[in-house]
Amino acid sequence: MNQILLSNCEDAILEIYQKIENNQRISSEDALILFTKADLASLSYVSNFVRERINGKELYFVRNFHIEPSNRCIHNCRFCSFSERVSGMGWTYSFDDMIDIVTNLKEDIRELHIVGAVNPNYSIEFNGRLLSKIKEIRPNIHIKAFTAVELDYMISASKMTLIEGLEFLKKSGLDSIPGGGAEIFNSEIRKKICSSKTDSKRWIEIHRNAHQKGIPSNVTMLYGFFETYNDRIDHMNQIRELQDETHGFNAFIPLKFKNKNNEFSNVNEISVVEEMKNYAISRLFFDNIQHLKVYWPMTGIDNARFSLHYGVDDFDGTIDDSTKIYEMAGSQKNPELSSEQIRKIASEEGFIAVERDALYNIVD
Ligand code: V47
Repeated sequence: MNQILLSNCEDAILEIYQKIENNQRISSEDALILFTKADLASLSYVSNFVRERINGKELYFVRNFHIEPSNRCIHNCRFCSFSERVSGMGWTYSFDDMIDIVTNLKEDIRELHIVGAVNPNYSIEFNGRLLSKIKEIRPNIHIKAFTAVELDYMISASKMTLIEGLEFLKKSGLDSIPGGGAEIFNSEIRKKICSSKTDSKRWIEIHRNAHQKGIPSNVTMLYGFFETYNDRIDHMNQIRELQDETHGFNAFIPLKFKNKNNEFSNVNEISVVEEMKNYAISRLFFDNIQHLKVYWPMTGIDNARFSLHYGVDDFDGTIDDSTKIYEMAGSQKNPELSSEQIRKIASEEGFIAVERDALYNIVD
């Protein structure tokens, strides 16, 4: 690493950067020092150094599409702007509604992301039939579906064990699991923001079992409201430990709390500086998760571009205006980017966009 660029850093920070250069794992204590003391310029430089060591100059993206089957939910997460309870606008797609969407999907879509509310109308049998039918219509599409919270509900409501439920869904066509529902693992905060839903122990158990059954997944962290840096680090540490065990996570996705139209609208959103710091430290902390994703429909395109200089190598996908979760929380309306637009963004920022499939195999 370039010592001149780091010459303003204090010794404790330089020692951590030295560890990183030598490919040594940083500790939770190191992460806390970075969160509290490191400057943004050095974090950008070092996280980009690590990003290039792991992923070169590549910026990954996939042609994807979301289906959000319903926003009628048994849970009452206080940060949620999506639920009918707060938006006043509810929907529940039927089996045929969803099959119509799939039938009309553009030919080039490679990944279908299905997540929504925990709605008792959708049993595991319903979802199994849905997955099978989708595969019948589009055998080559990758289905990334159901957060651990949705899986927890549908499997617990059936007579199946967790393993039987996961095996059943995999056989029906489930290829991977998205990273939602992790929120922040600290149980006191969970009580405050989403008291009724799957706790962190169960969330981890579901992802562990999925990985063991050959179903990879992603993992998110909802941050930027009441949590401390130690809460974020504890969350990341639990993920890092699970990844050491299973190697099943493809990407880490930090999700900054958005405050529009939810019960926490009085809580200020964190600054873009804090957001970039969080991307950089995530990149430095996760020596065992290959990809760091920016979810641009949530951050907005400008901040997503910015994050490319803080360790991010994955731009999610083209989306095709198919998600409402973040629009309803105050983010960009009608999110959609063409692959040409993503290529242009990458090249303007000094990276090379590469189209991937859902499992990060390069397809162009
Ligand atoms: O679990 C909800 C978050 C998640 C708000 O796996 C909010 O590739 C901030 O998990 N402010 C769902 N965040 C979305 C998700 C996801 C998105 C993109 C890609 C992938 C992937 C997964 O959204 C929820 C929750 O943590 N969320 N409301 C809000 N107001």
